[in-house]
Amino acid sequence: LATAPVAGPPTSVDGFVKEFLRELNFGQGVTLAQSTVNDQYLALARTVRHYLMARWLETSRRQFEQQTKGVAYLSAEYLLGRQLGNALLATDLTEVVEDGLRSLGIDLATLRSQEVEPGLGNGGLGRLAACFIDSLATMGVPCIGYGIRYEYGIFRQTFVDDQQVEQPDGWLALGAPWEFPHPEQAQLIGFGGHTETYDDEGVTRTRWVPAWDVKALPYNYMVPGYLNGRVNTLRLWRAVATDAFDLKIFNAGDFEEAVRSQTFAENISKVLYPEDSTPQGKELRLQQQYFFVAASIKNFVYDVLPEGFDLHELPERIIFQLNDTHPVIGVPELMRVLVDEKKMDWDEAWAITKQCFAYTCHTLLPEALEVWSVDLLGRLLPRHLEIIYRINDEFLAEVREKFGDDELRIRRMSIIQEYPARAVRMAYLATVAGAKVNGVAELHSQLLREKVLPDFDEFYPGKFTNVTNGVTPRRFLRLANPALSELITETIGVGWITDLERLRELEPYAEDEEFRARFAAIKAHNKRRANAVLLERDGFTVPDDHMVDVMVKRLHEYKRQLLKVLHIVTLYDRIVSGEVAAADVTPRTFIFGAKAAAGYAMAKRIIHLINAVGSTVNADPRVEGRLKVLFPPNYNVTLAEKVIPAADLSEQISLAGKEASGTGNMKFALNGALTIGTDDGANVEIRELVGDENFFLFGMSEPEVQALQDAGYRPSAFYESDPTLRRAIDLIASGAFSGGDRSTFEPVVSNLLHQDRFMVLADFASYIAEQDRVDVAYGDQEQWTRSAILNVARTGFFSSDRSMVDYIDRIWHTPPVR
Ligand code: 26Q
Repeated sequence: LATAPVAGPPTSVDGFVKEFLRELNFGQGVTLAQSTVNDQYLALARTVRHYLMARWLETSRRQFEQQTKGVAYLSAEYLLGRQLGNALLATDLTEVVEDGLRSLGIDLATLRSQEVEPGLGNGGLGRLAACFIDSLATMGVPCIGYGIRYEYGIFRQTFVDDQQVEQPDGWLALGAPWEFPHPEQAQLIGFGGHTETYDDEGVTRTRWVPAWDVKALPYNYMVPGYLNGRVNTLRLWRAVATDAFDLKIFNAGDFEEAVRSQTFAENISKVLYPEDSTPQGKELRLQQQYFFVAASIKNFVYDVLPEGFDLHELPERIIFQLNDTHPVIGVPELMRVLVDEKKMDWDEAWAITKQCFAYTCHTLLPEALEVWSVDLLGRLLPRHLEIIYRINDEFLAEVREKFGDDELRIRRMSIIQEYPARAVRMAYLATVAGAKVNGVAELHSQLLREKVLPDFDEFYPGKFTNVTNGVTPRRFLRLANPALSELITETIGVGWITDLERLRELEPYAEDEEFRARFAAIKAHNKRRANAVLLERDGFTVPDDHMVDVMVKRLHEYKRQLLKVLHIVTLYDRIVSGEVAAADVTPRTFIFGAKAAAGYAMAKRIIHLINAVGSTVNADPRVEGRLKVLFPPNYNVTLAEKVIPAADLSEQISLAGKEASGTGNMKFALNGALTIGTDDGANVEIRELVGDENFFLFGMSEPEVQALQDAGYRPSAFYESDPTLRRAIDLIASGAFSGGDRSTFEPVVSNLLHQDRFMVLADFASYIAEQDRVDVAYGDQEQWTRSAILNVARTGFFSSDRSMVDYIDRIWHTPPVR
């Protein structure tokens, strides 16, 4: 009885209504008549929780009893998206709830819109973590996700005079019905101070004496598997001041200082850093990293493992997966726990630690590789720096043993970089400590081995592997695209939702005229649905007869939103110069979504330019409404779920060799958009699967990029020799999009002409030619729809369930899933 959880409420409509009203009355403290939409949303969320609770308790209990190996996913970001729809889907309660609420005069869709999504991530890496924990729950793999409960997630983007303005994302303000705080499981996390040695019965040991500490409070979130009765846990940590922290000061009579120091401690989990490519080396960021990783390791070692567990068996029980280098300080932390706290021999501890971590790299850009100055690290985490030094010494000794005294190689491979400042290379530490290192798409993994870490690849044969990213079909197909899901299920059954390769069975239907008509009607329906959302949200309209051409992703120069702008400007120029009659232009609506890191000036200028081009093009009567540029602010998971299913064309146009994988590319293809893309990241694998004839390829390949770089790239040469390109750039430079002011976009133009790090100009001609082919192809709607269907049928590979199978087989070696 003690371990048997109370069953959830009855799953009848009546049972649901009773439970919902109870929550409204007793949980929210209002009657139905008094209740606001927010009251109703919160009561509904809590009611749905009740249905999941028994399964959650049961899943936790079994994982504890079974003593099998599980995964601890360590990620500084989880970009979860709204929870309600997914929880209803996972429990099969959508209809019951819809009917029950209707009987009370409440519309479920209205309550769903009330939810503020937890935006606890920047983009791809954070969303990937959310997809992975969804898949692991659905596959029944034991997993705890560990991360940070930021009080403010990714900023809310607004536009003022066409320019980005950031607003705080107070996602907790209206209530947080999905979380369960567990103050009794709080952990103390130390910082600063010094280390000292002491004699422990004849053995000299080291201990760390921190100068200050903060309390880490865990907040648990349910991660429901799809219709399988399992609920895994996501545990996010919040920083609060320790009682000692402020009491000491308070007792000393300094009330103000006591409050100030409390704020100081609580800053640690206050806000998500909105940078996602050029880490600034900020102290608070390192505090965040150590804070959540130390809390997670403590939680696992002291609370999750049974009492008396022999830590020599740790590698049989857990694998800590490092989502990029952000949690890699966990490596010296585990060493510290084993050696200093558990008094284990160093060599033994290192042998264990090496088996307990694996590292996923998500980038190729050198400036995105994290380094922490020895100065800062030594000040904040003195014991960890000592441990890193020893790991490095022993590692370099091994390198010497294998390769001899090759000083250049030693300097290249050292975990400690000497120039421009002494700093710890976190990717190297992760590679040395990780049992496996993986990239996130075939091309990326290959470039990682050959270009970023070649010495390590040579030193550690077999350590490097690939796991191509994936996306969860539950959220990004079943939930986001109900109409297409319905058609698929009607055609091939429901199995595809957990076995996405079964979409293959749709292939023959590409030749079925009636199926094509239904497929095309669904795309049209999704466009109208997106139109309704954009109209209500931003006052935008998407004309029914337009091709919907979408580029949604973080704003980065390497992703080349500028190339897209140059295409739009070229089309506009063709019309206004009279080269082409507006009536002969394929009508297109371009939809952008992109946030720029707050401190990334060039990215912000590009946002300004997109908005300015949009304002001009949209307002010009000569265009006759045949081109439309929409840039809804604050692109997030919620908007993605509406926009992606409406897309005809997916823009994946990064410079070859720069986008590690991309995951938006997969979501679009699965929803029947055709891709125009470079040979980069997972685009390569998408094209291989869907076939050349169903993919618009353009631009240089990675070796061609390298060759041009080596030969000396001169962007101005392309400007001078290509009149189309020249006209587009000149038009921007002329002030045509800035009220005649030539200075507004001068920095963008001069950067393109004289630097152009990501070779926009070199790929321009190829891009325009391919876009013209897109227009022609779109003219044959039957053929286009055939291609779109084949895109859906052939991209089942990109399910994050498959990614999880690959991680299990190649990296984790957790027990096989049925
Ligand atoms: C690091 C230190 C300090 C501040 C911020 C950061 C930081 C935060 C986030 C650095 C990088 C990120 C996020 C990176 C990211 O999203 N990368 C993307 O990961 C996807 C999933 O693997 C890939 O599909 C994308 O290609 C890759 O760009």
